[in-house]
Amino acid sequence: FITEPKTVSIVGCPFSGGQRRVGVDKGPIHLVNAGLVDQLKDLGWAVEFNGHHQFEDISAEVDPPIGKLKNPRLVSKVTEAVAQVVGDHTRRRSLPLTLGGDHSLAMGTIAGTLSGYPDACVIWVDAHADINTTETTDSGAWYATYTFLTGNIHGMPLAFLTSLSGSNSLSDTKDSQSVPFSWLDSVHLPPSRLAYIGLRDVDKGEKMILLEHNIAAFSMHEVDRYGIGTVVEMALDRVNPDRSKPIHLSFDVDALDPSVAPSTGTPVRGGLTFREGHYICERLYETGLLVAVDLMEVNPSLKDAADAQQTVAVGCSLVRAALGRSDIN
Ligand code: 6HN
Ligand code: MN
Ligand code: MN
Ligand code: MN
Repeated sequence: FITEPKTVSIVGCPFSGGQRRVGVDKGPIHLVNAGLVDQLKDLGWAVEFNGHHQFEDISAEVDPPIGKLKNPRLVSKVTEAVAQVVGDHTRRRSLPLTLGGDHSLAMGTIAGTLSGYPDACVIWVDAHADINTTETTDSGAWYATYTFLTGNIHGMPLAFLTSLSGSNSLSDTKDSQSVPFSWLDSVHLPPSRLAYIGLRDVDKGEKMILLEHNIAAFSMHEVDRYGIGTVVEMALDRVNPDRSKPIHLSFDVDALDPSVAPSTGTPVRGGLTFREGHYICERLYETGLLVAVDLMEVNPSLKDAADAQQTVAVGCSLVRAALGRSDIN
């Protein structure tokens, strides 16, 4: 799908409005400063990078919660802009590499990919399912009692993308002209084209959604049971049985074990090893079907400098694996 000369377009998204911890907006800057552009050139890619995106800011005073959702207007505006940019790259048959930033950005990246490749499937690598709806966002067992932990839109992008949530559920807003996320109402990712790898912290309401919509979900249990090689093929068999559809990879760095990628906002123990994470990227590259990549939730300011540096280095390494780095050729 990607035409020669192979071009990767880096979409740096210093954005943190989909969650509450400061610093995840610094992720893309650290990843680029670590030398990512030259690393990708070394792999033979033409690299487009014209600086990180400047997003319009909407201050908290004019962006109060709607229902349970925090910063809805801001997240909607930013993800709409990301969808435009990613969509432009996909339609030119360049490969957009989006660096986050928090995972709410995937509303934009996947909407953009679908505009260029309407039959694309999504491999979502994450400890979390990120498919809470406007209703289930407080369905985490212990989250429910802490309202400051609910309504974070980075836990919801897939609900909007699969049309389980839409702007209609936010229409109590005064200004009906600009209901947040109305731009996403015409976007639809069928749940049959979504597969997860690495899950281990899925909220109650999300489990019901995965079951009800028969979504392909491979947790760490399946990784242990079958091995990562088999799990990736099982995931592809579900969403891309003929190995013919374009693939969007959305990689949340918290899919990796916290010992491998410590500097992220919602770490969960028992995650993918360094090699398991890389294998997923390598195998998807090898299919020749990869058309867009996200690397999300790198937060360099949560831990000490060494942990941050380790996480940034692993992030760059995952991207190189997804763009064709090999140990033997
Ligand atoms: N992420 N399920 C929790 C929530 O708030 O909905 C955690 C979400 C984490 C999101 O890591 O991208
Ligand atoms: Mn995520
Ligand atoms: Mn996550
Ligand atoms: Mn929709």
